[in-house]
Amino acid sequence: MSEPVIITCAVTGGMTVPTQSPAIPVTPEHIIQDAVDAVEAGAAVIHLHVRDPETGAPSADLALFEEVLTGLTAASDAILQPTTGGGIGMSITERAAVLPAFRPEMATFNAGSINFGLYGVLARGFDLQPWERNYLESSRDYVFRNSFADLEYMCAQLRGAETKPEIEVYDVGQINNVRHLVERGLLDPPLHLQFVLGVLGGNTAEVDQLLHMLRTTERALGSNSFTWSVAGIGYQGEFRLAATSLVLGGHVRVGLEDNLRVTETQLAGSNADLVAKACALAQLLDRRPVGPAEARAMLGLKGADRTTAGAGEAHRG
Ligand code: KMH
Ligand code: ZN
Repeated sequence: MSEPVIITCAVTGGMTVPTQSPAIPVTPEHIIQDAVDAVEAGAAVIHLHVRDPETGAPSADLALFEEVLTGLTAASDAILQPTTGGGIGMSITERAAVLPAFRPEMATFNAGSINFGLYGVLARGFDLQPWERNYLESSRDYVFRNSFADLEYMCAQLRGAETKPEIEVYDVGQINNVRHLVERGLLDPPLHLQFVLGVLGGNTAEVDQLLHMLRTTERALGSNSFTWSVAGIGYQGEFRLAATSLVLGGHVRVGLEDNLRVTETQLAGSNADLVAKACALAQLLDRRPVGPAEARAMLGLKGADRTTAGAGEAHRG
């Protein structure tokens, strides 16, 4: 019996810009359809950002989140995991607003501050929209802020919404932040960690970095107190670390938020292309991609009926 693996799909994100690939979903309809197709291809968890449907710029608009969450709730039984990371320039309260509004089963929790350098894209010759150029350039002076006060606030918002955090860890030092929050009773084991490797400002997307983070986490939290997954940034990062995670018993995140290519030289046509590749890799390495119901049991989630997405009054306060 091969060991189950949870595949998460990060559908659109706030790190890539639409000019980089026509496959990046922008409108709520495209985000919903691409996520449904990703579930069909084997994803159990859908990690969600939203974008301004006109410009494609990352957005914190709760009405857009409601449209996407409602549409996805109607179209699939996937575990829906909205971001609390948002995009460059969003405040902690803007980022956290999805929690009281929709009380999702899961949401991200970013375990510390890092620089978030996206400006390298500027040198790749894309004919960028003016906002995309400004957005990428602004990352030169951007700190993705998650101070201890921010972390305390987010922990309270997650607990208040009965939302299980997926703890995003970009740098090995953030593992000590997680231990600190567990010791203070602000995060509740068993934890689910997502090692996000390859952001300019965090640990690089290399196997030894992943191993270092995993061993550090085992020492800090105890090896039976957490499940873990890997999100590698870029083509090499995504699939080399996915393979490593599959061999080590971890879970896997793929998607156009993190990587735009399905081979070294080919752009992915959709998120489903990346999920299908991750599933094929899993099966080759004797891991069995699980559906949403089994993933819920593995992660100890409350069930989609305990969310308020699509309830309509959620964000009218
Ligand atoms: N967009 C990045 C600044 C998350 O989803 O919580 C952070 C991010 C992490 O995407
Ligand atoms: Zn994200």
